[in-house]
Amino acid sequence: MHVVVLAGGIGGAKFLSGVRELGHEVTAVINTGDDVTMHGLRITPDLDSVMYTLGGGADAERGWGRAGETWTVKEELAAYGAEPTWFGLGDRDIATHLVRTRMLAAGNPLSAVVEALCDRWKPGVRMLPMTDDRVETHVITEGTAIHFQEWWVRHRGQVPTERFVFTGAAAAKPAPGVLEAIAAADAILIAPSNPVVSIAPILAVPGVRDALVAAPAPVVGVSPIIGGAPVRGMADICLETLGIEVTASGVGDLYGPELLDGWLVDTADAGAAVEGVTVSARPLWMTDVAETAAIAADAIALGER
Ligand code: GDP
Ligand code: FO1
Ligand code: CA
Repeated sequence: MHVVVLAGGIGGAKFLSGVRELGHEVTAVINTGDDVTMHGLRITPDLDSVMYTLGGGADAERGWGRAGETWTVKEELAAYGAEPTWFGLGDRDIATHLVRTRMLAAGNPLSAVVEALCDRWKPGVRMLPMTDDRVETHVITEGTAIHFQEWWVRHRGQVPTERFVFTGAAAAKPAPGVLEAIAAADAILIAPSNPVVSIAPILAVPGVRDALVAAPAPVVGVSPIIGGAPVRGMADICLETLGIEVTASGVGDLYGPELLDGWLVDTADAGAAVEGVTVSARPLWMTDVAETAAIAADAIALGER
């Protein structure tokens, strides 16, 4: 069985660690809208969260960056007053960014860089960036566009926010293998990732949404919202910006019946309805790998119903 998972960073990584347990062939299509260049280094936060988590090198508490991290370079950069000082690059993490930046500068596509980095981390799933083209999420705040990282990390979303723009998406192409994996999948899962800034950028790459709709495999989403709130992060602010209710059914409606065959919600949200979609409820707390694998198995089973 071949399972395709659309994923962002922390929620996506956790979910994938459960999917991997099921023993299927897994392809993860990962958001690159968070990607940014800082201090001359190309940084891919969601790809790295997935790679480090599945490879056993992640800081589980923080959810991003490396376990056992030290911050000497960050302190030295701050001593120079080198901006941005609000974005923390750890010493171990910087090695990854150095390898990536050099490979990209030499003309390698991002997907080839990911493959090379995964030679070390062996995530146990095939990791594909959504695109090899440069797509960056920007946030319009009071008429001015800022990079998503400045909005998320520097301002923690606490600025008047008008909308999110996926700069470069319209001209982007899906990375090699993305459309093929979707067409050949037996099951397609949307991880409980941020719907607005992790999943929407993937769907904004021309061809991806159409491929999901046309795929013979069922598409099942897992709700990141439990009991009217995100488990962590700022999906609530993101959804409110779009005028979408911060509920499991609000997110289910956002994805909608054209995309979704099934929508898995938490038992706290049992009774949530999404018109045209089969909704099922079970606990959705990804407390450990075994429980997360059970969530993923139920999501696959929901698609077969
Ligand atoms: P990011 O890119 O690092 O922000 O991570 P993702 O976009 O992949 O996932 C963020 C989402 O994961 C948040 O909206 C959380 O609500 C969701 N999330 C985190 N832990 C859990 C969990 O245990 N269960 C569920 N259902 N969602 C979770
Ligand atoms: N998140 C923070 O809250 N503060 C940081 O300084 C920070 C640095 C950072 C460096 C590399 C990386 O891959 C991720 C990093 N993140 C940081 C996390 C990340 O930027 C956000 O959580 C995501 O982009 C939202 O998914
Ligand atoms: Ca993200």
